[in-house]
Amino acid sequence: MSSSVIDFIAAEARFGARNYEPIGVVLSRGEGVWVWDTAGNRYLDCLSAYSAVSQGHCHPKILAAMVEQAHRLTLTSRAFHNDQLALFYEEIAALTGSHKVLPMNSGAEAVESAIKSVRKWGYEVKGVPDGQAEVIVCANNFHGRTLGIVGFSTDPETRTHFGPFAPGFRIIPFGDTAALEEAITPNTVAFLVEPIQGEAGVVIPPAGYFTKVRELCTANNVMLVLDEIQTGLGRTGKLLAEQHEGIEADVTLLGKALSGGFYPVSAVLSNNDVLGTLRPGQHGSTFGGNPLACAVARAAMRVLVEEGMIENAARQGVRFLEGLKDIRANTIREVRGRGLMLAVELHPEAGRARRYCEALQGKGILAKDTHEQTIRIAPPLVITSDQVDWALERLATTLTQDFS
Ligand code: IF1
Repeated sequence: MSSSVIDFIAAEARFGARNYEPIGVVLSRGEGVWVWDTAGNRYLDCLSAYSAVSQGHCHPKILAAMVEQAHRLTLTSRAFHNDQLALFYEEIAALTGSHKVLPMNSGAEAVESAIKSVRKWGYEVKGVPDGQAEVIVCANNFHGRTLGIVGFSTDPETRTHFGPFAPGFRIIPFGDTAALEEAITPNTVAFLVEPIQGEAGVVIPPAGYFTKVRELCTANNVMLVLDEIQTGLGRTGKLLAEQHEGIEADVTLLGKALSGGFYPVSAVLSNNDVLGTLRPGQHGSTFGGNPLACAVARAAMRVLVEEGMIENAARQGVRFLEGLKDIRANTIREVRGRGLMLAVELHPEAGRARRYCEALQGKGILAKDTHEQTIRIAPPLVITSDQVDWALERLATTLTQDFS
């Protein structure tokens, strides 16, 4: 490790809130699937900033759109119109088939905005008595870090000592339609769920789950809110993960890759009158829908489609998953994934996943552990077959080592 690397890490630890424990690498440059550290070592990025840089690091077309827009106009506030917002609306609506769009910044803000909107819809359209709206969520969910959201988390680390929390949420097991049916009451306004649970360790629900969820929501006039902040925009090999079961959410949340990692851009999309209940002055954001964000998001969506990244994610996802399944290592308990949202779950006796991620770093791969036993693998969607094979070789040698 060069002395400059040590300095960066020490300075972070000295001045920064210690709410992260990063792997010991200091990155200074990125291009496509690759990132470089301050010493010039190259790594294949298998985290992609939690799926935000799906289009690859520093994509030249998104960069050009950002620079061009930054020279012209960055922020107007929503007190005035700007000449990028309407184009962003038109393009995201055309891409996703949505009717209404609410632009926000972070993923958590999109989630909070959706909860506000479905509650309002519940009172004003469904006829739920004021203050009684209920939103159903799943155990082991991850929807962000704000107070409203961590209040319905089931992860002690995420919620302990951050209370008191807001009422109005019911928690049911993920993948269990009987539990959903049982939890719905006349006051239920929405079911908020991830198509595939990310932080929980890439948990894929049983086949047919979302078809039945859709039926139950429709039958009970409950809004189905899909948090596609991580699964959306090609990550699972389809534009939206809902397409794997041929269903349509009432409300879809996008973030992360909506900007290709250049800038925080999120959006609430709705197919009905949920967003229609928001009137002037009732919700907003200084930065939401700003021209720079819109220009960046427009380019990020365009390259995703024009450069065939969604199809590539499907193709390389199969190759990566099959390759992982072929690794004969008794450290592996299970491999799972859809598209380029993949995970290797280790046997408890194999040692902590973190140790394997550190070993992978030594071999030129950056990946992230989750929940002690799982290595998450989510490279940019521009990864090639050769790069998948390159990663698989290194994963195979690492996973056959024993760090217990
Ligand atoms: C952190 C995980 C990923 C998300 C879904 C909303 C948000 C996220 C499905 C909020 C954010 C992040 C944030 C990051 C860790 C991370 C994560 F490990 F927790 F599960 F991606 F896999 N919905 N996910 O996954 O979006 O407000 O952050 O823009 O440390 O909080 P945000």
